[in-house]
Amino acid sequence: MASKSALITGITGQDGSYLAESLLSKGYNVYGLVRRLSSPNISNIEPIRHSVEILDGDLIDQSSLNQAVLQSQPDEVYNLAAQSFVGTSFKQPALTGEITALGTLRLLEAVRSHAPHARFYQASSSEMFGQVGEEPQDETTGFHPRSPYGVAKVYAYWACINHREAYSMFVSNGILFNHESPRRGLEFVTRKISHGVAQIAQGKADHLVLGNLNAKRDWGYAPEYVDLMWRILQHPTAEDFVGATGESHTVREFVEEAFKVAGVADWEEYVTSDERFRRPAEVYNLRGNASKAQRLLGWSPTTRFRSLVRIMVKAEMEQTSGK
Ligand code: NAP
Ligand code: G4F
Repeated sequence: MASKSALITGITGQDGSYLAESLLSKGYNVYGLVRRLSSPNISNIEPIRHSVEILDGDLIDQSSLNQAVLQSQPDEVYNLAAQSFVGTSFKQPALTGEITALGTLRLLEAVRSHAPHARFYQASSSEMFGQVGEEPQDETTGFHPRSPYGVAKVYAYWACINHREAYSMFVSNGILFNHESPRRGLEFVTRKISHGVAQIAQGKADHLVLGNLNAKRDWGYAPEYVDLMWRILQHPTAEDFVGATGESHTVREFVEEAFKVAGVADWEEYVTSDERFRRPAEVYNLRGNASKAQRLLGWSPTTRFRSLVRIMVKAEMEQTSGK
């Protein structure tokens, strides 16, 4: 049987790079959409860059998406590209809407025109739940987004469902809770902490400035979540699934555990909280219920909070010490 082809948008990001590795190991032909930057950002895909086909394109540009779909003739499309940082979405709300909301619609339209039988995965987010009215959150929980990013993801989520209903396309949303790894961007809180702690432990920094230490998140390990994306597209019917660990912890707990792993006592002496890193509207508490994914897809994450912190801090310590 011929190999399947997959088109991944956002292949240079945390999830895109892990997903590309996973699909290559399953024998897929992998195509990755990459936008032009003055200085290319390919460190995450450096080890596999000769095994994947890079296609130039941008979610803002319809013709480049049409071309990418035509060229790759995908069996599966994973739409992972986004302006994905909530903090930036408050400063650049229209750009976030262009990329994260309308970009998804453009890609859906490119697939509808040029590969209508492809299966489409949308990277939906627990940020859509926002100001939550119930805990834990699952596929039936209502949305109350609290940032331009969350609003854009809600638009994209409904655009996907509309394409499924209006055109009988195979389009599925993965509503994933936070998932992290050593490949996380430095601006996200877990990586900011693991990086900052490693710097402090090695005498290269003497403080770490954060925002709201009381916010709670359901943090999992990214490689396990890209496996869920693939499983969602192998399911016989197009449906939406939550991906989460079911456990939530505060930013403060993440900090405490990270200092412990790095062997630095008295974390309060190094960490301060500053308005600069607080958001105009905060999502205080997210905790997911992934029992549908467990029941129908056999997916359950195994990396728990303390192991995740350990993985991230250890990786950072090795990198910081130049090993
Ligand atoms: P990430 O590391 O920030 O990666 C985002 C990717 O999108 C990068 O490859 C980036 O390319 C690309 N991109 C940004 N703007 C683009 C544009 N205009 N055209 C084409 N590509 C563009 O994000 P991630 O953590 O891997 O997350 C993957 C997806 O899942 C995102 O849609 C995110 O919103 C969503 N999500 C993430 C989580 C999580 O906890 N990680 C949870 C739920 C949902 P450059 O390298 O050029 O910047
Ligand atoms: O790490 P964060 O920036 O992630 P956030 O906002 O939860 O968004 C991430 O997860 C979403 C899934 O729910 C994705 F859709 C989204 O693309 C992204 O991957 O912030 C986590 C929490 C927030 O409550 C924030 O206010 O940490 C709090 N925080 C406290 N101090 C901080 C800081 N966040 C950042 N980035 N930097 C701080 O100094």
